[in-house]
Amino acid sequence: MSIQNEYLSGLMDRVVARNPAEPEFHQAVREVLESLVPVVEARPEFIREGIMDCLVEPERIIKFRVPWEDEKGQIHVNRGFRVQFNSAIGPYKGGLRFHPSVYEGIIKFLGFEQIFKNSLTGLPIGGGKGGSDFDPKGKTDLEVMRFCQSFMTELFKYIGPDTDVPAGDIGVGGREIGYLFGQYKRLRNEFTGVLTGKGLTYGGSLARTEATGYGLCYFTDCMLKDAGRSFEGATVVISGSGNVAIYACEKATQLGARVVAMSDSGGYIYDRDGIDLACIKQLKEVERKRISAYLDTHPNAEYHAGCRDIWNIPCGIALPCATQNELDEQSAKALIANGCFCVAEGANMPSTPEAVHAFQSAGVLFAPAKAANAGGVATSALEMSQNSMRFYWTFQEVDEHLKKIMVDLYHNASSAAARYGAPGNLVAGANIAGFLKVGESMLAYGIV
Ligand code: NDP
Ligand code: 2IT
Repeated sequence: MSIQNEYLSGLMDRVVARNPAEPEFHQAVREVLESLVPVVEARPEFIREGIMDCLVEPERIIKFRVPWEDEKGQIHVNRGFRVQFNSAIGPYKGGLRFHPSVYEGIIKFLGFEQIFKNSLTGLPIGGGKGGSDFDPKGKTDLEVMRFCQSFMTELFKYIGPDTDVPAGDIGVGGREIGYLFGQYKRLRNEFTGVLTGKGLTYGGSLARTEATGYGLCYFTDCMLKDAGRSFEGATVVISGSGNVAIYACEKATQLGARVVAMSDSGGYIYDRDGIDLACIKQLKEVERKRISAYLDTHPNAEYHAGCRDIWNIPCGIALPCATQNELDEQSAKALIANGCFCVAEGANMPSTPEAVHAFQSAGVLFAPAKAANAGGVATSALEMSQNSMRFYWTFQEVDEHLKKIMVDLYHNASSAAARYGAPGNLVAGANIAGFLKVGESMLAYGIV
């Protein structure tokens, strides 16, 4: 699809030319610029004052060497990144991803998405993202600790509780945050809320672990209710079996749905009786095993190698919670043909543009990532608040805040869509509502 505005279309061409070979970044920018056409037409000052040009250019990119020694004495050199994309409405905020596929374009796409997502939470947080091409899989705890310490020995120079507050993402969970925080504290001789997703004994927030998956279901629940539907009695397919997928499964089940399939990068399991989540938690959170091991204790379930075909399983609600572009047009068509009526994105940009188009054309309720998975970063911002106050809230208090944030976010995105001529289109609504707060702030600052 082309962008129906001459200036924004030219800007998109410049983004592609200036950021060659970064298809994920181009994809994320294109979708936002497409949505913002009616906004810049109503408010030409966003173009005239250079806001749109500034929006697509990160404020700062930090790229560094991360050398570390494995248990056999062999030296490895990985690359570390932090993209500090936009601080118009608060300190840079966003996760760190450790995965072999990480390169600058992935971190730029994630950092760009984070700007609008963080704005949508209604909380004062800017957009950033970081990570490394390090693969924590198959590494010992000692090796992961050495890597994290080396990574933080460079990163600590650029972050701080009022500057930039990283958190987890793919491959970065509680263990990694512990090693990173310990090294930051040691280097700075300071105990501050510089990272979120921390352990509960050293400043972490209750409900942060659950927040992205729970928030996804709170958002989806709102969207379903608005359309006269609900989770109650629905069959749900969830891709991934990491942090987001596990707590999406937990909350969807609590809301009355039956989750029948989950996956990892090796393949997927299909359990018609409903996924035994206690088993998945034990395999993934404790033993760090492959999902195929589910069959050792659940012989009636099926395991299929390769994750793509998970979308061929009949379901009413699909929650892609693994990674970007995991759900393409063919999978979207299979879901639609099997009666799927709702897709909500737990992962960042899991649906290709063609898949999104297929869902929207078929009238499937579609919740885009930057709205639907914002509960994680919103709860990170609540962790920052608690750290600043040197106080803590109960699980129930944090969960109530999270629920309200997701409900408000849904109404904010849905009313922005209606206001700008795209009723029911939450992709447009989330991009517009997320942009407006950031764009207004940038206008207020002048040329900076
Ligand atoms: P985890 O590392 O906990 O889990 C990731 C899951 O996705 C694993 O099951 C993993 O399988 C699978 N996966 C990862 N990469 C691929 C791939 N290339 N192909 C197939 N499967 C893959 O990460 P999270 O659950 O934290 O993150 C999942 C998604 O949610 C990401 O897109 C992330 O950006 C997004 N997200 C996360 C938030 C959070 O708070 N954690 C907040 C908002 C969004 P395997 O173990 O085999 O690699
Ligand atoms: O994609 C995301 O929003 C995250 N990985 C969470 C970021 C955060 O700062 O909690």
